[in-house]
Amino acid sequence: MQLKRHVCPRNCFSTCSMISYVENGQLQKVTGDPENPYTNGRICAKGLSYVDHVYHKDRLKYPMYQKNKGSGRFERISWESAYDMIVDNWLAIDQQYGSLLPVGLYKYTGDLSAGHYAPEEFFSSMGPTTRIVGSPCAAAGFDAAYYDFGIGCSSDPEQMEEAELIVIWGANPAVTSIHSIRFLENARKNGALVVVIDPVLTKTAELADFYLQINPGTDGIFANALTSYLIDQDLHDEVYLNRHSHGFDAFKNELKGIDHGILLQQTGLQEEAVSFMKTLLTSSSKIFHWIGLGFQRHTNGGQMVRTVNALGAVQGLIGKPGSGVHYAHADTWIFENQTAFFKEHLEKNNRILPLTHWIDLGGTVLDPPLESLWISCRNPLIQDPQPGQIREHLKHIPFVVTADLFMTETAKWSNLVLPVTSFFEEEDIATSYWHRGFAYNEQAIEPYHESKSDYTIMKELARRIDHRFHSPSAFPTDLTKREYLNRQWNDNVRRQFGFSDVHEAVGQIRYPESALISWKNHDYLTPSGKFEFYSDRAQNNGLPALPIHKQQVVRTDPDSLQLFTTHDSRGLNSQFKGSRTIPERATAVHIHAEAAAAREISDGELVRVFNENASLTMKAKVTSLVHPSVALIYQGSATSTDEAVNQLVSVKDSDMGEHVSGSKSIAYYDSFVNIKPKQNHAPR
Ligand SMILES: Nc1nc2c(c(=O)[nH]1)N[C@H]1C(S)=C(S)[C@@H](COP(=O)(O)OP(=O)(O)OC[C@H]3O[C@@H](n4cnc5c(=O)[nH]c(N)nc54)[C@H](O)[C@@H]3O)O[C@H]1N2
Ligand SMILES: Nc1nc2c(c(=O)[nH]1)N[C@H]1C(S)=C(S)[C@@H](COP(=O)(O)OP(=O)(O)OC[C@H]3O[C@@H](n4cnc5c(=O)[nH]c(N)nc54)[C@H](O)[C@@H]3O)O[C@H]1N2
Ligand code: SF4
Ligand SMILES: [Mo]
Repeated sequence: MQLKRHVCPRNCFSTCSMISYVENGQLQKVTGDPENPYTNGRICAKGLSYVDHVYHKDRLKYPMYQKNKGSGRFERISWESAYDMIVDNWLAIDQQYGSLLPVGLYKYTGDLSAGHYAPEEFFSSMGPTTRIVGSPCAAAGFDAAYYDFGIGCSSDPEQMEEAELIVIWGANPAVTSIHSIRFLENARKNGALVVVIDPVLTKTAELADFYLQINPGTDGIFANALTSYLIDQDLHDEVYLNRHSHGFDAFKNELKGIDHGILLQQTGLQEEAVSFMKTLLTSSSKIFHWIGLGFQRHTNGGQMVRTVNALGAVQGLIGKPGSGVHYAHADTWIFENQTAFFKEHLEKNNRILPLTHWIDLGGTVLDPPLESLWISCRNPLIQDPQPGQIREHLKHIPFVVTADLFMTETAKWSNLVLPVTSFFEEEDIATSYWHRGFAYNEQAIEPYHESKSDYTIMKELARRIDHRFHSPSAFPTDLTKREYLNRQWNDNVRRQFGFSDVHEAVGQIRYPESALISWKNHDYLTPSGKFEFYSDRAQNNGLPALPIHKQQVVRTDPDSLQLFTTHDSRGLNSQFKGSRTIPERATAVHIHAEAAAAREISDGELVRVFNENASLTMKAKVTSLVHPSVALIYQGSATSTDEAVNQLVSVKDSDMGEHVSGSKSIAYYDSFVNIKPKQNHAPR
């Protein structure tokens, strides 16, 4: 039995280290790697199901072509024919338009390892193209960090163990960041209290000491009220504020006159809960605030993050052990091609198509229109809002290529489908947005049937198009994957991970010896060099300069419920469907008993969930865990676009996201639905 080292490259906080067991070229078993001090030999159920995932009966084996998208009449073709089709398509476009501007790239985070930024680099190497940009995931919160601190940077999760109080705002680590739970538990053993603030009583809330069920999208009002109280009580940290902050007086003035009645009415919190939270904040000196990614999926999501950042700053928590405000960090995305990814929208020759514009308008309204689209590491016909509308847009684009491991809904609406390798079939490197570990992923088995890595596809295409376009491709055509990875090394990588080149890193895991405290040196990257309560950058981008939140999102129909489509344990976005080892994820709508009673709905009954966008039928799960104004349907579980919960999700911008991603984020959790029993009840 041969053992190889891997790292799970999914868009997941954990980025787990793994060991594969291979016999006769076949993957036999995958386990956690005990040598990684963060993941500590443990992986989630999805990780344990990888053998099934790799040899899944639905895995793509060959390039497939269909003339008419959606016809399902795919024919197997050779890679050579696939490349010919692509190159002919692009050459014709280049000849007609004088550039590849009508060719688009639509990519996201199906695999986050460094080698998987090759498509971005490849597209950037061919002169101007069109980029569908914008993060459906985290950009609003990252922009909030940019305005306040200068960049997103969180302490290592181990810092939680030193805290006296941990406040979790809209994160569900028991499901989405499983290795963090160990630190939470250790903190509690050390005497810390854990508070979860969430409209849903999640698995994480079950583990906590206190749970506050807040009205959705109102945390900023709560954070401002707490901040105002601390200032009124003279409990703010004068030394920190004088030395390291900018615009505190203006913030303090704006906080004056927060109406306590409005606070209670808007947030839905009880008087006792508010005063209890005040007591907790005033009686602890080491407070670790953790803001989740789900927290910012609102039209005011970025601003809400700024209010919690401000709460932490007023207490002088920033830069202290076991303290601070933590969201995620971007400082491990430092390989050369990743830098290009973050900056791609800044390349002035590219045509930037913000996600919401694309979903609303499609590609044919552009001048020149989108003639060709490359989709990779992304499954928009399940994951993006209004996937049915996107399907229409795909129909109108003459040539759509999707690279994936499976025949996803998106692949079904493509002309050409290219099979890609899993991470067991190619070497790579993955880092995390939550911990600072580095892990090398070794190749354990040969590519499944005719699949190729995204890098190999780009390289082989580059060879074929070399010097045939108006802007010849500069993408390297003759490097092995390892050499390609080595090209991504720079001084930041050396400094951060300590490997001078790829050869030193092969097969290695590296985890920092001591847990980093973010902003320990108070070297903020804002224009003032301080924590900015008052942000000119925000103001220049048409946003409030100060982190003040007064108004909740107003629902137009008082009978509607706010649709939450959060992340669940059985999948990773749209991945891991149909795995034998992971229980089926039947779509259900979770509603509070009060909301169910008002609509005469009983547990297990079939209901219609509908709004101006769509109507879906599913089972109702009546529970006391969700907020009475919320309808919760886990995202990612549908097997078809027509049944995807995103059919119900409206295309709404968050307030922030443009700085890091070139487009505002998506306010996924600010859609509203009505629910009715499927069958009309007999009159009572
Ligand atoms: N309603 C609602 N929608 C949401 C969210 C929500 O909370 N609610 N969450 C949003 C968030 S946070 C995110 S991050 C997005 C995620 O959205 P996506 O990035 O689209 O999601 P995934 O399903 O993780 O991956 C997309 C595809 O990548 C493929 N893939 C995996 N590995 C590779 C590879 O090596 N190469 C290639 N070419 N393909 C590969 C997978 O098979 C999968 O089909 O969804 C967003 N959508
Ligand atoms: N098992 C598993 N793990 C995953 C993923 C997965 O799909 N499955 N997805 C990965 C990805 S791409 C991401 S982005 C992360 C997401 O990680 P998380 O942010 O932890 O997860 P979410 O489910 O997006 O949202 C977290 C919580 O925010 C709450 N919330 C929503 N709105 C508000 C609000 O206004 N106020 C407050 N206080 N709370 C609110 C929701 O009820 C939810 O419980 O997880 C990653 N890890
Ligand atoms: S999906 Fe996340 S928790 Fe599961 S093995 Fe991969 S990185 Fe680890
Ligand atoms: Mo995400």
